[in-house]
Amino acid sequence: MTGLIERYRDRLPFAAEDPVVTLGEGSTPLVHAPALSQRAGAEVWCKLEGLNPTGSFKDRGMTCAVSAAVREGARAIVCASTGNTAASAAAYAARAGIRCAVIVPDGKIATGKLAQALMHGARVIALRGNFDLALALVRELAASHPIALVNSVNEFRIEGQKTSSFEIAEALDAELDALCIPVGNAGNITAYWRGFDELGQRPRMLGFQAAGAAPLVLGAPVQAPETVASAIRIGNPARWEDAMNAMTASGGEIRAVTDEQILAAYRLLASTEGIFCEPASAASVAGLLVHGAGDAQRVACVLTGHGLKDPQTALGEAGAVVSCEPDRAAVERAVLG
Ligand code: AN7
Repeated sequence: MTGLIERYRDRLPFAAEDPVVTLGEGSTPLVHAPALSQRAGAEVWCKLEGLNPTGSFKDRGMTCAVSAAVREGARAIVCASTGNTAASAAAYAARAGIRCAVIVPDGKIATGKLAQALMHGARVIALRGNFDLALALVRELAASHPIALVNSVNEFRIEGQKTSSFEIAEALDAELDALCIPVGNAGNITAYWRGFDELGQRPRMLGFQAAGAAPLVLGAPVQAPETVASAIRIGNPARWEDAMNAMTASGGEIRAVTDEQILAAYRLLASTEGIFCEPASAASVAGLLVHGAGDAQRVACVLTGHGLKDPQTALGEAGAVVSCEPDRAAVERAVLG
């Protein structure tokens, strides 16, 4: 499988001779979701971004951001992260043979993401503060040191992530009416809108934030964001203006969903569609089920990260295991319940 720079080079800011740092990202499945379709009263597809190499959509942006950094001669990259950006940056830096430092909110990132960043050899810094503070600090750091900042304030991140819109358009035989997407720092909704806009398509951008971290819904930054969806525990999105523009230009909306609604969608996806995403990703489906998609007939939900990223939340939400004595009768009782 070729990576997305090679696939879409004519629509990305890379020339034929530029270095490419790739792990074969992109080309993720767009899966029809019959149970969701029935509940939503529309045809619903899920874009499985958790099937990217490090398990989240961040890889689309990271192949571009790290390739550009290498082209510019960078020897190190840095990011603030709620977890997935850190995991992706660490992997692509390892691949490129450059150094990587990630600043994460102490104790607030999912276990799988922490394991990834550490395994790939990044310097992981646990900040006694939230994501917004971490981002402000790395922006200052990158401004005064020769280190490339790979958060979604980096334009190459948006360029890479817009390719998911191209894939959705290629996979469907008619245009999409609405796209449901979780919103944290608001880079991804910005990227999807850019991708559709470049194709001349205008699906409504329906962005969903966790109720405890919903600055774009409230119209003001949230000082102490809280949500079970740790990936979108963000109170002051860097791409605020771009997200609002995507919403208004597409005739869309940005709404809030509660943690309870997010977890209900998380369990529903796993138990009825066979799709295991992380809690933040389920905000897109929660939003569709709670707020609807107006008169949209064809809807795509972006499932941004894999469920295996956050085993702790999964185990807390799932049923218990059945303990069993090692004999035939006991196994029979255990299996037949
Ligand atoms: C699974 O990793 O911000 O609105 O630092 O990991 O583009 O920020 C992650 C964000 C949705 C929100 N779903 O995307 C980070 C980080 C998942 C995520 C989002 C994130 P943006």
